[in-house]
Amino acid sequence: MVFYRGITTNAPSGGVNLEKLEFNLDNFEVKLKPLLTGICGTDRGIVNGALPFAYNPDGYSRLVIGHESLCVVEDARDNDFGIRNGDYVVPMVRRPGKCINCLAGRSDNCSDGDKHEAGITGLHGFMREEFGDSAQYLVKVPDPSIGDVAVLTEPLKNVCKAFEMFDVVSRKSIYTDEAGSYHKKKSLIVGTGSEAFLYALKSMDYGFGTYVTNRHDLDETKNELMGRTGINFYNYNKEDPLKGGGLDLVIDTSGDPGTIFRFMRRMNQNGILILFGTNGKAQAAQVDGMDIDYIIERNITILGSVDGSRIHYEKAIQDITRWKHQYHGALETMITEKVTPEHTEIFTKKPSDEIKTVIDWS
Ligand code: DN4
Ligand code: BGC
Ligand code: ZN
Ligand code: ZN
Repeated sequence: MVFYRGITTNAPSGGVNLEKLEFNLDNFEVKLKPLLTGICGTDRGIVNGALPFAYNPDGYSRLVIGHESLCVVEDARDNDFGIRNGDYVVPMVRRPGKCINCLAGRSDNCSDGDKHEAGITGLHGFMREEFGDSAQYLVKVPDPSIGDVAVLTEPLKNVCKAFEMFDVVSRKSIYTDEAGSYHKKKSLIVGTGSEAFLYALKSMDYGFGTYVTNRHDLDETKNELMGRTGINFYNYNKEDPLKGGGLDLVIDTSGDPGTIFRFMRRMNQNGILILFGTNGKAQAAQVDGMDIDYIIERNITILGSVDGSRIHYEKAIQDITRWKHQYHGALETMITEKVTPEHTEIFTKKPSDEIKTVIDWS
């Protein structure tokens, strides 16, 4: 048995603590040391008791949180997956159950819900000084010189999965413009957190005219990042550069039903609305017959997308590597703050200029 520190909550009621924990590392294939762990909306949702689907591992009265990480392999022991001492790896969040999708390597599309998520549902997460894992759930970062931004792999894999869903659904009609491109198409991402920025960068890759919106103005760091990457931002309480309509793709990261329907009503024929943000405490919103009519008459597709699989982690690492060069240092500015593990108030007080706060365990 070994003792080391980890950041815990009591899911689903919430709370947050840094405490000494006792673990047995003998039963694991690979021993990992987290270097950086990212904080996301899900972690804050769990800590604030707003995510009812979170729960502690069997037999435990608390859950080690954290599912975004960049780790170094301390002891690879014997494994058949090519993981070696000193490798930089990103551990996968979701661990498969026994359904057909899980068995096919697509636990992100689990068909019976009988899977676990590290740091979220029934499995300890990565916000601890050391932990053991199975080599099959580790995704290697082939070029560790990409540096700290590799910690964005996990949040970006969700975006890669959602765009895979977009690719599937957009085939229902001819979705591109006459030139076969997306250049005359407009996407809107609701929210300005880290997932929203990653969605916006992906939307730029596709060639959409890309807009990001929120109900307030942005601080300097976020504005600068928008400027450097060519993403358009607007405060929807102040202005409407889209003149009320014209949206082909809307991606919501706010989880706020009223805001989602506000923008759904501005979508074009064959539009695609991706729901991604979750907020169990969001206010209810009214949907009327005209809304339903709007969706039907325009063939609008509404889809929910969660998580991602190994292919999406690998795609995310490729995207990060390319964006790092393409945007000349802009990606690095997404990591707005590094804090030590003692700084647990970061889970309850989100800095107003935050894009991605990371905990430095090194
Ligand atoms: P985040 O940083 O909390 O982002 C949420 C964003 O939504 C913030 O910028 C909020 O603004 C903004 N927002 C909230 N309410 C409104 C509103 N009424 N109008 C416009 N914007 C609003 O979280 P994140 O970027 O880490 O994650 C985004 C969401 O996706 C969270 O709900 C996560 O739980 C969820 N998520 C889902 C998956 C998945 O399905 C994966 C990761 C995250 P403000 O705070 O700046 O005011 O796999
Ligand atoms: C994680 C996903 C997970 C989801 C659960 C997200 O923050 O990135 O992997 O499936 O939370 O809602
Ligand atoms: Zn997350
Ligand atoms: Zn399953």
